[in-house]
Amino acid sequence: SSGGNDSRGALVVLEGLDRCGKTTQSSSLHKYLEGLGHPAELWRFPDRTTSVGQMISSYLSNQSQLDDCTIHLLFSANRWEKRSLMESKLKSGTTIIVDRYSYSGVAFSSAKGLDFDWCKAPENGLLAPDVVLYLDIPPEKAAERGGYGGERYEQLEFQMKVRQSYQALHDASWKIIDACQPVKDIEKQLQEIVFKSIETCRKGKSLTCLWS
Ligand code: 2DT
Repeated sequence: SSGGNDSRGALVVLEGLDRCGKTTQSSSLHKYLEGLGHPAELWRFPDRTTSVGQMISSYLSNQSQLDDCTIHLLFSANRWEKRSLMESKLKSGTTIIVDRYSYSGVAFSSAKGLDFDWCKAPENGLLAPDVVLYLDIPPEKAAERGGYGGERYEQLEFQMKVRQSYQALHDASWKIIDACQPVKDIEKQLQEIVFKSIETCRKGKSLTCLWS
């Protein structure tokens, strides 16, 4: 398509360590797009509303135990179960802002010591984001921000490993944003990037799959 009624929406992913500001920025982006009158939805992974999502949620809050490989595959399954809906929304012109995606899947599991390529494999074939907004924050700074909650991964040592794993995942779709800037400045930068990405999709950029 070249910008007609059949133009697609953009798949926009926000990634980063816990407490980097992803969730705030995701919802602010969503409001921005709504303000422009552009059809947009705000998603997040894990999606705790599905039955797979409930197993993940109970694991994250330490109410259940699962081995590292099993939980990894559940996180991936949680994305697979939303894949067709994601594709049809995008094709119908809706932009989707996603708070965490496959990169979290690989970064967190490989930080536990699982093989990097093994971690990437189940993500193969999911939709590839048009842009990944990585909110970069030193783990020490993140830890200072109102303290971590009680969830499983919210510990400094572990977050340092996650950051290293994220660094091995960069590709051309990534934009690295300094998450220590004032919230308003970050908002502005993200809005500009997303606006451009939507434009490129509208002009006919094709939808591809991971890990392309
Ligand atoms: P939230 O605090 O953002 O709800 O994330 N995680 C997330 C994984 O280990 N693998 C994944 O595939 C995803 C999407 C990151 C909950 C935690 O779950 C981790 C933090």
